[in-house]
Amino acid sequence: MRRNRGTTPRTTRILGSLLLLAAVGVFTSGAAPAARAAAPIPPDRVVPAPASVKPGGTPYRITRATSVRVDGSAAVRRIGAYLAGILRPSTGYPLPLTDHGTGGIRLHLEQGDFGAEGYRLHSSAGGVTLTAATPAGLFHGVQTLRQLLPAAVENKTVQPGPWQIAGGTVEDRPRYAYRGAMLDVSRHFFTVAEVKRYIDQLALYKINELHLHLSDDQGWRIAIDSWPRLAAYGGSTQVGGGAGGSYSKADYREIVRYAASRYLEVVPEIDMPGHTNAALASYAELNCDGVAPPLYTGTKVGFSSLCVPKQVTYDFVDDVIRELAALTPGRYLHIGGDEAHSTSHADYVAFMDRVQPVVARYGKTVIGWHQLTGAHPVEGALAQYWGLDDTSAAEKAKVAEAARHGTGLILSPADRIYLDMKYTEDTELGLDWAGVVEVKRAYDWDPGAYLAGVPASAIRGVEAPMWSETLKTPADIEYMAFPRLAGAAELGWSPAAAHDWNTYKVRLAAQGPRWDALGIRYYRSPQVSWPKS
Ligand code: TNX
Repeated sequence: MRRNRGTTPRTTRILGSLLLLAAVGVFTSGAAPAARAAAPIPPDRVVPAPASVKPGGTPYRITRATSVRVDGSAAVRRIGAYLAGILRPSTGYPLPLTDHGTGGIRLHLEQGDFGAEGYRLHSSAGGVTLTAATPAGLFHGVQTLRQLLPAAVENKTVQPGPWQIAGGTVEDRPRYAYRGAMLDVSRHFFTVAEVKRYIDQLALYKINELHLHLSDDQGWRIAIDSWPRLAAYGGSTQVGGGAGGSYSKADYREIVRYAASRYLEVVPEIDMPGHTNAALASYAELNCDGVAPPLYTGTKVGFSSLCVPKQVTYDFVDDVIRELAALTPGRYLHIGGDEAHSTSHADYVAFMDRVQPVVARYGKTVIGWHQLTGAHPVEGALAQYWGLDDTSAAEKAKVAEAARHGTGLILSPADRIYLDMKYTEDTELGLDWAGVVEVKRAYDWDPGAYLAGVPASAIRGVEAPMWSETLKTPADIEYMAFPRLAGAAELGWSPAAAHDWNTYKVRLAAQGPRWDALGIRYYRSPQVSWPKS
């Protein structure tokens, strides 16, 4: 499909074939397993599928003499250090960073036609060069480079190698600018270290937006100085009645910093006017009847609402948005707006009319769940669609109409990429209200054609939400995310022409040993022929 054998000189091809035959042991005897491992991974094995791959030429082999060449910029040096930090433990090589010399692995910024996140990776006997116009592009190129090395490269102890990178050129850039994953830290709280672990996993697949669902009925997870009981009391429990928790401002800044080091932007969400029991329990005056309800540790939705007619509600919203916006360097602030079943439609519209301008006043762009399209989305707002294939035509039409009037869409169809849906009825974790979602179903849809009547330019990207009613540990998150997260990432990154389940499932299978090496728990779906581990 994207192979272009025509550009490979015949002699190189013959030489390549001889090398391949040698590698599989035709010309050698003994030491067969090590020799077999020497066949480099074809450059079209990557997830998400790159925009263009031209295999050919001699592989580059990382050795004890390899250095990581970085030009003068501090950002490039940091990416070089990140790459060396991955390669050193498993190769056992020193891989020094240097800004001179030739060969080795070169990371290089250059003004060129790469876009904001694209890159070119060229590999030949003399070295590997990654070129991009931005550090983000180089960082994504590094993720591709990792996948071109044997899975054992991800181990934390020295492995045998050899460490070859197939010859050829990958030219790559994303289909969509917004490629997100959401983590619900409200239903169950996840520590800063746990969020960082997920960030590292998201970065592997070139996800660039981390949406944090910071408040819900069961817990308020971010310190707000002007309303201290939100975190101190509203954050003191979680689903099932455990201790919960919340992020101090320093914690949150650390998440933002770490995400930025992996080229992810943090999108904080305060869900309003529903999903607010933790806030209502913390401050009696936020309730229309002035009575604070108890904290909630169950899993029902749709029973809570801020008091839309009261002025104090907007004082509260202003303070929360102001403090959160000040903590957040990213462009977006998500105001929720889903499942406001205890708010009348008129109140919902009135609330959104007052709250959206507050987000703009503090310099952020509004994102809301797609129910926002039933109110008056402000200019520039994005709506996150979480309906199903069989959501009513009327509801879809409302979303499409908003999109035609300029509202951008992020696609998170629940029966496709809600990562908390069970894979099958037997999956121990997860929910099934949107159906069960096996790996093929999660992958097999096209964001560009998903909603009728939506102009292509309105689709800003895709996001895979992870709701945590049933998920308590990083291993729980990983089991639900992998392998489906990789598919969501491919839908966001790869060109529509690369979309093909039959080739995808082969590339996906090759990720299994990487996840094993990284200690990532995953669901070994029977739809994929995983290599023996
Ligand atoms: C729906 S979709 C919700 C969440 C739940 C989730 C569970 C949406 C915007 N709201 O409140 O946690 O389903 O799958």
